[in-house]
Amino acid sequence: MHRRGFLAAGLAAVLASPRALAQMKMDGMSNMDSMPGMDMGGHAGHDMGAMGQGPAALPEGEALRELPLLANEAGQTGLFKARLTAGPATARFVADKDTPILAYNGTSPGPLIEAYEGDRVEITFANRIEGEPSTIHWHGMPVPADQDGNPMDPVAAGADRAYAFELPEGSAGSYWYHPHPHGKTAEQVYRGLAGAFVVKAKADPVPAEYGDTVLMFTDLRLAADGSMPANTMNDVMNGRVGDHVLVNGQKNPRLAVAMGAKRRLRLYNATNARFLRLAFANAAMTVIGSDGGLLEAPVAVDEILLSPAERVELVVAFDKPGAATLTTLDYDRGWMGPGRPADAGLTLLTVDVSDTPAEAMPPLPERLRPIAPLGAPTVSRRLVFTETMAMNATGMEMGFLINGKAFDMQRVDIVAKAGETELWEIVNHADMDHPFHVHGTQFQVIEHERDGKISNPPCLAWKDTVNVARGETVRLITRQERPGPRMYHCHILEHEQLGMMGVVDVKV
Ligand SMILES: [Cu+2]
Repeated sequence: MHRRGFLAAGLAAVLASPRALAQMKMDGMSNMDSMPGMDMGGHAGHDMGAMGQGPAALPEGEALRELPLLANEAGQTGLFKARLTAGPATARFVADKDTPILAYNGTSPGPLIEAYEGDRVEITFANRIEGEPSTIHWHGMPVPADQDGNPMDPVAAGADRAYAFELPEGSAGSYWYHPHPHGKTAEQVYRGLAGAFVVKAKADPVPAEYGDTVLMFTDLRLAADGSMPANTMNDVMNGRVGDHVLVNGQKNPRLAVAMGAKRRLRLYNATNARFLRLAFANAAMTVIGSDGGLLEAPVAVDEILLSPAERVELVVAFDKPGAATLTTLDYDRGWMGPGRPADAGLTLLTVDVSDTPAEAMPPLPERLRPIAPLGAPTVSRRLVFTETMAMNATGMEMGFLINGKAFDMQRVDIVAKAGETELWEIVNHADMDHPFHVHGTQFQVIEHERDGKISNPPCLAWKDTVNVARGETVRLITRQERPGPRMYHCHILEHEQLGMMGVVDVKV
């Protein structure tokens, strides 16, 4: 039987048999019993059938909120010192309904951290999430392994811990922070724990007149009572996709600019599992940066695919008066079972471009910064993604695997040497796209191979997350400079939680 048929048949068996469902051996499934009617859906279409109503309507068109800045408590230059408290909070997405969420310092997305290359960062993390361990993972940042919020270093509920690291010269880029505790990452993130961490360059080639705005995309699903429903089976298999894509916590907010203005926008996909293929109507997009900072030179594009956890830095030119909208296009990333979300045609942001011309803006430089190729690898490794779903004597077993194995915290999967350049070949033999992320470093993608055809990225770029489409092989060059254990995993957080993760132990 073809694999897709096999998976669909397996799913049908689960749907037909609550007993098999109850026996599924999965992490994080303990809340299945309390789910009304064993709702398999979770996306709008299914909720409508199961609950007699569609997703809540959210207000649109409010002025775009800038993310609140995390205040630097250090009274000296070169040091960023602050406190981040994760804990329960309340948000109001729809009128008259309070939504219990998790938040950093009371806000979701969390406060924006802005620091400079060369700074030392000291952040005390206070875990006030009731009954759950947590960590802060500094996604994409070159921090020591023992400061990187690995699942092996949990911060117990009620406890505090200090994270400290230096931001090396040349590390300017669009990073983020989120929890990474064992078995709880997906839930803590969709409940609201994620924030942006922008490392600024001391000398930035992008004109200051363009501004610098973070747009953090998150995904929200609300039940009729305003609460966030727990993950369903569908969510666990495909990754949780909500009913609303929010920008800085708002649905389709508005931004006003003058005609002819150019704006620097940092787009973050902080959703658990939603792929965002984006286009700007009535505005011209130029990519200037990737996950790990500026490209060598700007690249004009018509659209962008931002898979979960990826970031892109854009300069957008608003040369036509009227509305310029940032909208989603259809993208098939592979979906198991019913409820594939209707992803196309969502308006995420509306920019009102005035008739009055902006003051003349300086042009974007033709060269942004040099990026040295990582060079010839001395070691090569191959990681193969598979999905398994099978009936056995005790029920259904499902796995998202790397090289046939599910994550085991006690196991080291790869031993690497600090400073050594490696070729990693990521092979996706699964039926879904899986965005691949490695902690602790930035890598360079050299090629994508699909159906025997090889394509190369348009330019060198620093990345920490790359989508590996189904049937595709991605080759990347990577080097870990600092010793210690590092995670690599699929950034569909439900897949990471179901086993699609491994440990590379970097030795001196
Ligand atoms: Cu995945």
